[in-house]
Amino acid sequence: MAPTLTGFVGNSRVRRVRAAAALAGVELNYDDTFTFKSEWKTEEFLKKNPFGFLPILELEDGTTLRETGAIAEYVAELGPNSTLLPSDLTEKAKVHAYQCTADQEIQIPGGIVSGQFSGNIPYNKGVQQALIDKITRRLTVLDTILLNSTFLVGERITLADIFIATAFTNIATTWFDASLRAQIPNVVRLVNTIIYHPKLAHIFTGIEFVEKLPSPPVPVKEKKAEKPKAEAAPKAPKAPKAKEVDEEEEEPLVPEEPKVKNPLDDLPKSAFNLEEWKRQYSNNDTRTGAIPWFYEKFDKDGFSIWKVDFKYNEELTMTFMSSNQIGGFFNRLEASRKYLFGSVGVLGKTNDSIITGVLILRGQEVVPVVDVAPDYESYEYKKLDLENAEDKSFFEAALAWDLVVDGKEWVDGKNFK
Ligand SMILES: N[C@@H](CCC(=O)N[C@@H](CS)C(=O)NCC(=O)O)C(=O)O
Repeated sequence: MAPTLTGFVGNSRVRRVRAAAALAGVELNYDDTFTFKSEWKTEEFLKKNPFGFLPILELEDGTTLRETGAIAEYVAELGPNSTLLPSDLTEKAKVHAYQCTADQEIQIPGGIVSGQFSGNIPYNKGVQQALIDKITRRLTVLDTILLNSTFLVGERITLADIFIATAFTNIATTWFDASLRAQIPNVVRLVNTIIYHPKLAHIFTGIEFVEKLPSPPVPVKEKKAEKPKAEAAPKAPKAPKAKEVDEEEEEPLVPEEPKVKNPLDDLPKSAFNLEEWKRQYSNNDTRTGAIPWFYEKFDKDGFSIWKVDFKYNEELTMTFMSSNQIGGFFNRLEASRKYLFGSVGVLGKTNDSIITGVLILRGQEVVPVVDVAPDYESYEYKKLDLENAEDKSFFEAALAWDLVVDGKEWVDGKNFK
């Protein structure tokens, strides 16, 4: 009898084992009767896997294997002609290294990020951003490796590719959004090769990548305070504990934003019309039309101008990817559209570039405007003084997209309008 794999439907760890079996030509029975809400940790199950987690693989002789890394290797070795796990020891070690990278650097930290967004893990903005940055950096390394090679090890699909692809689907279906994905086209290409592979597509059906990073969860207290008293339901008998847990889990991944008034709306009225500026900038030549309009109308008490610099320029590679990164940052600033205009560019060339530019924003403080973007701390902000000739010329050149810094010329840019 074929070995039996037991695991949740739609679970990426299950998918990695099923994908290995499909490519190795190994038949597996697949028991998908448990869901995350099932009570599978029965005495009987714990005898098979005292750690209590799924998936497990049960062999004909009654042995139970756990840990999908080990299970996938076992399955790959079972296949008569499988090339998923090279026989050469060095190559095999390289594959194993990527399996570890997939788990340690993507799947596990990525799960913490998802858990924070869904509210299952306490939300901490700093921790979350550090994890997002770290995962993105690791994926950028993979992307560079994949620039000149189709697969991660050798010339055929190995467990390395399957593990990276399944870990990636886990984050891309929950929070690793379109703008982040645009920074790593070679990884996305590898993932697509796996998930649309004719022998694997049935395992990956129904996968949908998210377009936008979810909003952070609303603190429970705030959510409760929001409920108007009049709408409170009559007191119901207390539900059993397990039910309460279920309801908590059913909370949407992207909770509603609290309808809190933005303190920026309480600033004294300003005669400078940011929307009109955005129109002037879009419809006129920057140096001869928009900038003269700006100097005539600008209200330096109601608004301020900031130089913005990416903190990790040494990690930038291809300039088009850096440009996508600016686009991603601007997407995440969406909630501040009323208060902000930006002109930010990539200057330099591949592997020697910087991201810099200017922001025009409501008020005299930058943080209340930019902290809607979870990655705002990846940038440095310095207030510009238009009375100062150097600041003024930087400001104008960033608006006109002809800025040059230390010999690095503006190659691509984005506007936040
Ligand atoms: N390293 C293990 C992780 C297994 C794991 O964390 N399984 C999760 C589902 S993805 C689980 O069963 N969680 C419930 C629990 O641990 O109680 C593997 O790759 O098999």
